[in-house]
Amino acid sequence: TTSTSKNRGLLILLEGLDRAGKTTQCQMLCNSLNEANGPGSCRVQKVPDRTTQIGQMINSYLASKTTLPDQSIHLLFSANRWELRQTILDSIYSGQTVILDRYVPSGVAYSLAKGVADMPIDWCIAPERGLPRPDITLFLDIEPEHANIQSTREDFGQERYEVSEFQVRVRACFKEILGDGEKNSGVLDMGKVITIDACKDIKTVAADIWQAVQSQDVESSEI
Ligand code: FDM
Repeated sequence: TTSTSKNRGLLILLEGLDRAGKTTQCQMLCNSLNEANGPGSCRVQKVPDRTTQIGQMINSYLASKTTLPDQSIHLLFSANRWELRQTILDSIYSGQTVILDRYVPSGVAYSLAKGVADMPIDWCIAPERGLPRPDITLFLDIEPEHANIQSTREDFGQERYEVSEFQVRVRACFKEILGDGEKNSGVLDMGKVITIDACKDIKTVAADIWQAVQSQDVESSEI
C-alpha cells in the first residue's frame, strides 16, 4: 500500500502546534521508510523553508527582527510554499516520498488565529489553491499546556507565535480547517486526515504514525 508498489512517492504531512514533536517524528518516520523502501526513498521538507530569500524574510519576522502587516506575512508564507512546489512534485514523480514538516494548514491556522477582521478563512485559503495536495495528513494533537514535555527544543518562547493563549486558538483553528477523521470533512482538502495523540511518549507516537501510514490505502492519482 505504500510507495514501493506505486510509480510515484507519497506526500505525507505532519501538522500540529509548536512543540508537538513534529520535527522529531518526521525524522523517525523518514528513517523507517528509508529502512523499509531503500535509502533515499524518502526525504523531509521543512516548511517554511528558511533558506530561500523569502524564507529569510519569514525568519526575521518570526524572530521579531522585522514587522510586517499580517496580510503580507501570510502571503510570504504562501509564496514560500509555491517556491517548493516544483521540487516537491519532481521528488514525488521520481518515486521519492516527501514528508512535510508543516504546510498549508499551518498557514491558514496561524493567520486565522490572529482574528484579523479582513482576513476571513476564504481569504486565507485563496493563495494556497493549486499547491500539491498531501495523500495523508497526520495531525499531532497536544494540549497546549503539555507542549513542552515532549520537546527537544529548549528555546520555546523565543519566537513570535510561541505564546500559550495563541497556541490554544491555533489548535481550535487546526481542528476547524482539518476536520476530524474523514476525507474532506474539514474546510481544506489535505487528503486523509488522521489525528494522532502526541501527548504519548515519543516511541508510541512514532508507532501510531507508522501504523497510520501503513494502513492508508493511498490512491496513485495526480496530486
Ligand atoms: N507558520 C508556519 C505560519 O504562521 N504560517 C505558515 O504558513 C507556516 C508554515 O511559523 F509558529 C508559523 C508556525 C510557527 C512558525 O515555526 C514556524 P517552525 O518552528 O519553523 O515550525
